[in-house]
Amino acid sequence: PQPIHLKDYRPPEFLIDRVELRFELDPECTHVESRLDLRRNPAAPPGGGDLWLDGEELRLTHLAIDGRVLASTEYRVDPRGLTLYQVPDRFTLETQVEIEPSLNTALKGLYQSGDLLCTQCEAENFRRITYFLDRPDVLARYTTTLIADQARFPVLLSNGNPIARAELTDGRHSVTWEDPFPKPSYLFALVAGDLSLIEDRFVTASGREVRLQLFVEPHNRDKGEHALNALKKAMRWDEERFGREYDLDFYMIVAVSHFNMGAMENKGLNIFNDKFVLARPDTATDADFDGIESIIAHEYFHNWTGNRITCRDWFQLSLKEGLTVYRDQEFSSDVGSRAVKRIRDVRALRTHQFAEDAGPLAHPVRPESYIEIDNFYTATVYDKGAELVRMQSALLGPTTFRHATDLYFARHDGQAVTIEDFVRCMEDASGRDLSQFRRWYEQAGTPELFIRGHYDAATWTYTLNVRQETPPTPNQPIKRPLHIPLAIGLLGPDGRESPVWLAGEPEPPAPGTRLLELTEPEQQFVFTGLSERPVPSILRGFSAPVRVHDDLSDADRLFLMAHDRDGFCRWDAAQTLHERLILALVADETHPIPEDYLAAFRHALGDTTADRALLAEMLTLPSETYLGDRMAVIDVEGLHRAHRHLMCELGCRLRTELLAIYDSHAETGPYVFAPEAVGRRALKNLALSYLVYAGDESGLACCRAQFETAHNMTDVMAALGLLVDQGGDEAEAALQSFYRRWTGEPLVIDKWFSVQAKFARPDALERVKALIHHPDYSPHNPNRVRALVGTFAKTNQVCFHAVDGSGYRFLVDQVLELDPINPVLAAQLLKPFERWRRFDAGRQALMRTELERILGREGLSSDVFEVASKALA
Ligand code: HT7
Ligand code: ZN
Repeated sequence: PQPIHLKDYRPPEFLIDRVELRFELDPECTHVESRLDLRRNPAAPPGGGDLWLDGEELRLTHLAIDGRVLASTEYRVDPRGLTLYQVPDRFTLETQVEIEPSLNTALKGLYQSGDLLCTQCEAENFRRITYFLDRPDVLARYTTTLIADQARFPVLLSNGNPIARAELTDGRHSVTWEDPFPKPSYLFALVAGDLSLIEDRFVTASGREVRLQLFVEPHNRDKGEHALNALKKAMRWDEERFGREYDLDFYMIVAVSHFNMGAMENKGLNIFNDKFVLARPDTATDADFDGIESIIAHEYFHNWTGNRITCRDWFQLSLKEGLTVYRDQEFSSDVGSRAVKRIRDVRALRTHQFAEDAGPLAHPVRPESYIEIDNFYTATVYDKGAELVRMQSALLGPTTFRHATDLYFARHDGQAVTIEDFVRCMEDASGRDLSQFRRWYEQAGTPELFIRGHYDAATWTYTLNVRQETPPTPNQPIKRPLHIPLAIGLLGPDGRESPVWLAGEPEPPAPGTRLLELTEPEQQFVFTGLSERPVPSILRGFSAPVRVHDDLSDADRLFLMAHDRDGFCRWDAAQTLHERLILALVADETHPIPEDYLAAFRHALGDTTADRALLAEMLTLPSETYLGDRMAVIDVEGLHRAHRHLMCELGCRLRTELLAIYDSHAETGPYVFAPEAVGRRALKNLALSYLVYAGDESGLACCRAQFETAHNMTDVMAALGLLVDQGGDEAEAALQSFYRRWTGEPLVIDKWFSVQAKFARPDALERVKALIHHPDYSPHNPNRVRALVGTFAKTNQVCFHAVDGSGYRFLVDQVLELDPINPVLAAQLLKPFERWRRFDAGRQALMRTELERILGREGLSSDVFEVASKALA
């Protein structure tokens, strides 16, 4: 497969103004008729007279221009598309094709999910439905007629508003939909099936009524309320925070059980992986409720950032994804706890994006080339992309940033644009020069900041020396300095904020956070007016996606943990202390647990006024995966031992406080999903885990009782996980009873698969292998595959990296089996191999052999080929 390059972008030679589609839907053979009004693009340089249309896996049965059927000499069909020779400058093209949704296991284009038919067109899958200029810079108005058997497919949905319905004489019916907004083909959608409707309404700021329609399979009717509430919250928030109002009369969401990603923002008709819609307190955990709220919001926010203003080409993917993640992060911060949200986002970024940026598949937020665009829905494009928007908002300040986004919406509504267009709006609204900032979009790799502080008692000054360096990444050996916003505070010995007063300034600013701007490879900042050495609070709110190496002592970190007003920095200080201790324990098992560290946590646990969720985050140890990335060579077993040892020690040494927390945080009333209640459950279950890891009998008794009696899935899963981790008959009995209780609820059964794959039990791989043959396992359901195979490879570091290579062989066997079924999913599963060079020589050799085994397979998809070949390069 050949790579595609950003530098080769050319505007389309033809535009499509109107699209009329007519589907005769049948899972075995669907007929698709299309009428396209095409005209030559006046903005494109003159090309030859031929027209290329994308089309894959289509059987062409009819082809006419302006009503005249074409002779076979007037066109050519190949596996990637259709060439029409010497077409007029303006004409109507009619095509008829046949497709087979029931055989579409890749879940791209039109496919069958259970008894439903649905579509997934992003990124380049509309071409699996009909011949088209399947690129995001071709915007057209669509009218879509769906015809299907009425009994089997009573509900027929597409984008926009329904404009006609008819019952046909042969038991079929038809519905016609019209979408008034021009859209790119990747936003096209249809759904057909027996769906139950849950309806609500929303009145927009300007007083228009929007019908909110959630479609689920009938047995899931009782699991839609949370999603609809989240949608209403998101709609209101977008009006208030970004001045964005919804534009159609209907907003439809459909939950399907077979989906390659989280959800899809098709215009007016979102299609969701049902995992991110369906929730009831007894079937979904707090994390599930949380995920639903943010993904519902994310897809809704795309209506402006993605749909009304879309991407010119797929290299600009972060234009919509980075900006929309930023918007959903801000939404979650506003409706929940800002500090906790930031901590979770930073933890995810550091674990996944930093690893991606340091590995063989590192790429800029705006990539320069790709083989398969489906492989570029990455943490870099999404999450680092969101950080770049966040930094621009910090540099501009909230008011100017709002002017800048207003300008972006006004200037580019209805267009397909570039990241450059977005940054120009930031500049035009603020008058700032962001030329150096643009490098963030071009340059891969995580910048490192080396920060040294020096206090001079004679002059009452404190000097921070900051050096920035970005390590080389594949194809980018030389890095240039970036424009980095660095938010800092200075804490006096009493823990109070000092003014961050730069020498030379006439007056001190008010005490609090100050944004410094780094632009040079090395810079010095001299702060004045400090009668005593301050403790610096660095990178407040994680103001830039960088790694910081500072010279703070453990005592400084304990101090920050206790006093910093910035919740993120308090957490970060605690994390660094945990990390340093675990890494010291890896080097020396007898390394003592410092008393002041224990005292700090004892004190934190005793503080009844502290935010429970934030406390739980502070007491959560960094994951073994993240810690591995902090080592020169990942010591799999050493890390696991040290991690366990510290959990155990904390459980023993803080037993009294942990039991008190557990007892005082018991669930009392019915389940509520609200920040305070979620925080209480998180802290309680964290306390329980420390106690159980420490082998504490009372803790174990609480765990058993919790598993038996809890009424919410958060508490049930917390207890089940701990029991499974302990192993033995009790674990088996718990698993059996859980399975019996939840047969028939696939999303809960996913949890049952996942919990068995997750823990470093000696028999984990054998168990996972056996579960592949379980009657409920299917390689055709991505959620099930991710629950079992994905969980094992991504979270069970010890067993996946077993020294005999058995984990690697297993994963590659699965990838090779899945590749012909669903290449997108197969490529997703390969992610853990991207870290392969971080391990010892023996494991490296084993992983290399497995990656080579993949490349030796004939007929490999371009998705898997790209990941495996780049990993090895
Ligand atoms: N914009 C959506 C992308 C998406 C996708 C991409 C490739 C293959 C399958 C897919 N399903 C959805 C998701 C989002 O909102 O970011
Ligand atoms: Zn998105």
